[in-house]
Amino acid sequence: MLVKNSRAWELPEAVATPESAYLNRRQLLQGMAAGTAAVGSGLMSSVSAFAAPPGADLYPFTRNETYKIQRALSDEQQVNTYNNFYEFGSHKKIYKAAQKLKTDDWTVAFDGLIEEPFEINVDDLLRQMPREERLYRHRCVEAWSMIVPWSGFSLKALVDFARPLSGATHVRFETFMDRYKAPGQRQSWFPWPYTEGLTMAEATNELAFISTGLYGKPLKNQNGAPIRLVVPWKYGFKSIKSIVRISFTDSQPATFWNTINDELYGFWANVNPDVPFPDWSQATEKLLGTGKHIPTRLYNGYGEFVSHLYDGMDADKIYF
Ligand SMILES: Nc1nc2c(c(=O)[nH]1)N[C@H]1C(S)=C(S)[C@@H](COP(=O)(O)O)O[C@H]1N2
Ligand SMILES: [Mo]
Repeated sequence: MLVKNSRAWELPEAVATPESAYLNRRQLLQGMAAGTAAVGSGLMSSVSAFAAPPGADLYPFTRNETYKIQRALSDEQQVNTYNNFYEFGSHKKIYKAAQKLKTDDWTVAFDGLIEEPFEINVDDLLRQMPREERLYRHRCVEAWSMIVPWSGFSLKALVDFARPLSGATHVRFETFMDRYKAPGQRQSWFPWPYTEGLTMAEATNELAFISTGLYGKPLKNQNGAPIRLVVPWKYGFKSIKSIVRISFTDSQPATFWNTINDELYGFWANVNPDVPFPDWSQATEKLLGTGKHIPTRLYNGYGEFVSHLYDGMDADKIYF
């Protein structure tokens, strides 16, 4: 656990750190003994006494009913076993390979244009953030989609916590780098580590979310444990997993897929049924687990929240 600066809000944390880390585990064990909902069967089987996921005792979070979806949630098993996570392979069945990643004691570094750089443990961070659960649609550029309950907190709360300077125009996110645990990262033609970016206006939009959990439990590795971005009006590749660094910049950051091919993967990447991929249309999507193909909606159906961010931009430009 590294807390490097001495801002007022961090002092008690810094002093109490080793102990509170121990306490969290002990509380978890007590919870297990009591058989609480937060430590149901999934956790018991995958977690040893000294490797509790960050904030494991805090789940489930209260659902924010603002974000309603008319359709049923996707099947949890499907969401846990059909993933994109190129660090572990360029196919959908990476969930076993992803278990190598150790996510229990994870820190995120904050730097760039902020008052003072710092690092914080995800467990400590979760205890200070306004925790909630949200139902969101999730649309991959490969034309499949899911409906999932994310646990976490608004990205705006995290941006405020980081205290960016007024000159910051963008936020850059970076995934871990570990060639031993993540064999995909040995493929040197990819621009590792995976990075993503948003404008400050996007990052502070109420929809932008940081997820630490799914289905009322801590995130599984394959879904981006212990902390990932969720921007539901954009294609899934923007929702970067397993974040280790968040930087505030004064220009548009380079991003993983956009660096690989900027004619396929736009920086904006807003879901747009009218901008096809070269080999397939984006007009419809396969709703996983249902056998249904449904129409794709502009901004993935979230136009009321975000369309003003792109006022005046051409239809194709909101993707590129
Ligand atoms: N670090 C990292 N983040 C990533 C990816 C990745 O390969 N590496 N894939 C992205 C893509 S293409 C999608 S569709 C979503 C998939 O999230 P899920 O597996 O939780 O459904 O994660 C995104 N975040
Ligand atoms: Mo994706």
